[in-house]
Amino acid sequence: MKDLLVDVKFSLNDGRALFSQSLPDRNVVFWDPERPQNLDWDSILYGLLWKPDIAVLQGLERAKILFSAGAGVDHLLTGDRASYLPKDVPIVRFVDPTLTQRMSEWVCLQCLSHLRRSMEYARFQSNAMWQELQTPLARQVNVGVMGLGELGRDAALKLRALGFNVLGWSRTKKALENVKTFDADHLEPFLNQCDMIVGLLPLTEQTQGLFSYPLFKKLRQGVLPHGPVFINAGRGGSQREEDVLRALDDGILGGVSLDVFEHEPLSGDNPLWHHDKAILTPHNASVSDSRALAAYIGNQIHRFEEGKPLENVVEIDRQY
Ligand code: OXD
Repeated sequence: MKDLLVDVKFSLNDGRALFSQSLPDRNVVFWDPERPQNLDWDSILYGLLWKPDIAVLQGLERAKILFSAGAGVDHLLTGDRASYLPKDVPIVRFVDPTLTQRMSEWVCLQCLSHLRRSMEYARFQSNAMWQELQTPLARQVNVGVMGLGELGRDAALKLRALGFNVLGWSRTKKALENVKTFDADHLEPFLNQCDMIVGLLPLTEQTQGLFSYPLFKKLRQGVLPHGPVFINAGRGGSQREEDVLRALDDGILGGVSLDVFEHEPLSGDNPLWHHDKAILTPHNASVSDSRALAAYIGNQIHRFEEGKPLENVVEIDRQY
């Protein structure tokens, strides 16, 4: 038997039916923490995981591949689970056009909302006020995309297509058509040119707490009438929310769009909820599509069994 064990802490909708299509010849087992004794761990070669139970990580010691059910892998590589992660078992991230497209939609929506001052217009409308605001053209605005993986590259190109002037920053320098790129050592000159920044970074030791007050102070002032904008759909651990609030309140930032938070779900009494310069979404800028996920896992397992190289394998040392 070459079983797949699924332990994902979100709904896969009709997961059983989807896997019976993508892996018809396999036994797909959905983890049930109430009945762990029913599992024959030796028959399980693959794990599909999102915030798995520790018992699952322990049981998968002899697995051939662990799949993350999302683009991120910090749920496996940081925190309590990290020390239980089976050694020497490759981890494959979920990379799929559905995930990428959704993220780019969200990023473009946020950049346009801040450019066209939609929060202010919403307030005018609720007060029946006929009032116009000045806005620059997209091409006068520098948007810096931080993180140029699959998601960041696609967002950068789509922002470019909307007319924004796009810059990119990543750990190692990447080449992208019509996008001026910077590497980790050139953070300051990058920030000094940005009117908006878009965080699409993985959570690593280097990115933990990166989006802080001193960083916001380096953004370019004067192009966006209301001040520079911080947008984050990477990981909440990369931002310091106290600093975000301080920067919003003293004008260092003119607006934020946040999809991720230091602690999720964001607590009901967090002042960000009611801040008039903040747009918040509940970590759903992009979500894994069950159908696409089942097809991807089936495809990766077939590739692997045909002796083809795995795709989107995580490099443990760099943490993504
Ligand atoms: C992901 C996420 O990593 O949804 O895919 O956060």
